Amino acid sequence: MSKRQDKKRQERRRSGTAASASSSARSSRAVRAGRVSAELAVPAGIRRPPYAVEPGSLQSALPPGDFVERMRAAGRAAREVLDEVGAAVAPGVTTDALDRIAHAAYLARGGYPSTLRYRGYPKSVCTSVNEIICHGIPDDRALMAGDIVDVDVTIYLDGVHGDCNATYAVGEVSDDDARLMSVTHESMWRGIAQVRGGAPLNAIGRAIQEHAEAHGFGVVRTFVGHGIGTEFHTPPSVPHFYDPDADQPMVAGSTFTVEPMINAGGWEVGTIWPDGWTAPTRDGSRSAQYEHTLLVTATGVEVLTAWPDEVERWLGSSTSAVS
Ligand code: EYF
Ligand code: CO
Ligand code: CO
Repeated sequence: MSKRQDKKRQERRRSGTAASASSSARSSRAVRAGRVSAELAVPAGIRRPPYAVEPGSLQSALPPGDFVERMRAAGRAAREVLDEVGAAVAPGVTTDALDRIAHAAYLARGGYPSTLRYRGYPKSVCTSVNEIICHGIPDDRALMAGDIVDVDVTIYLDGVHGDCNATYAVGEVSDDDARLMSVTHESMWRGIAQVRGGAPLNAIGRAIQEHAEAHGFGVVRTFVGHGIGTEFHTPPSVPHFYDPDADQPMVAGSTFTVEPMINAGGWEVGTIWPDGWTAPTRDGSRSAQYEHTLLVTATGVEVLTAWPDEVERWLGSSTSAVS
């Protein structure tokens, strides 16, 4: 995305276009944009990524010598923040309140909220409700029982980024939504189980797509996993569907995310909201997502944003998580 596009987005946001984002295509039950609060402050002592200081600057320093240790620490911190925000999800809570909880949790760990000012994005987390696939902006809409909400957390800590997300049920949800969430979660882990130095990258998407489509769901193609480290987004792109061209071998020591977005209906993304960020499903069906940051090893994978019991449950004891 160009700097000009970033600037246009910011102008649209400032002019309040986002607050009138309803369209005839969206039903009365559809999620609508609410009011977005002012940017939250980050104390001077917190180390910022380059784009937070100089808009448009994405370049970072070379990976630090103790890169893997730092990635482990950032992954663990990201997961702690996600768990703290997830515990606050309840009917009546606004997504803006979730953003404030996350913001305070990043700062408490000495970290910077990676999304804040990233390509002009205005908040410290993404909160994507119901038919929103990703990049929903926290606002004053209160969550309602029966909603599902994805919270996407990224922390910049000690010069590196850690990125994870999860979809939460708000109160009691329908059986269909519970199944969408559990199949999406399983699909992510089936993809992660393919990770090993030397294995083709597209084995990840093949496993995810096979599981999701066997349950009649659509796998989003537009948004993909990404390399991550001293920069928020780097190569490789990690498709969550089978892409025959993405057959390069995974490199031991590299770090990337797997973050499948699975729709209850078709895989297509609809029109991005006037805020320039919020990505809904084209058919209005609900969408779920889960994400982990991974370190590729010669024999498998270290899941930098998962707790050991999760790794044991989904991958067995041959691979490892944050300790
Ligand atoms: C249409 C952005 C948003 N990009 C990626 C910028 O990796 C992420 N989550 O796991 C991730 C989070 C954010 C993000 C938050 C803002 N952006 C760029 C291009 C298009 C777009 O939305
Ligand atoms: Co994320
Ligand atoms: Co990501």
